[in-house]
Amino acid sequence: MSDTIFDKIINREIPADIVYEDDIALAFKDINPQAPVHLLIIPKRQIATVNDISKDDREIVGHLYWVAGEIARKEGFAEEGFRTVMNCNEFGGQTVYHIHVHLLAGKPLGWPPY
Ligand code: IU
Repeated sequence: MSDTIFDKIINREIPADIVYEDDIALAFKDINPQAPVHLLIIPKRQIATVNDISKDDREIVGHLYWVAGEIARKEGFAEEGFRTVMNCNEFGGQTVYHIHVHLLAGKPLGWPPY
């Protein structure tokens, strides 16, 4: 599996505005924000797409969503609400092949997303 730009962010080879880090996950500001708050929560272990999540990865993926809630609670937007999105492959609009949860908040978000 080839490295992506997110591995470079994890390894501090390129800068990012990191807002959360632990042994399993990293969260940073999206460079092209689609809402007042737009963070990406990624696992340190490289998993290319949702299709590649194995049984052994379930705890990691659950952890990403726990991090999303933790950030929302700490930043004070948990109650007003937010959106988490994980895009998969071409039709899902995925451009970086290292899974990531988009955490979008700070305004009412439209639905459906097309
Ligand atoms: P996607 O779901 O794979 O399309 O999301 C990739 C996101 O990564 C997208 O929102 C980009 O703006 C964001 N991003 C980034 O934050 N920093 C980067 O160096 C690159 C992409 I390349």
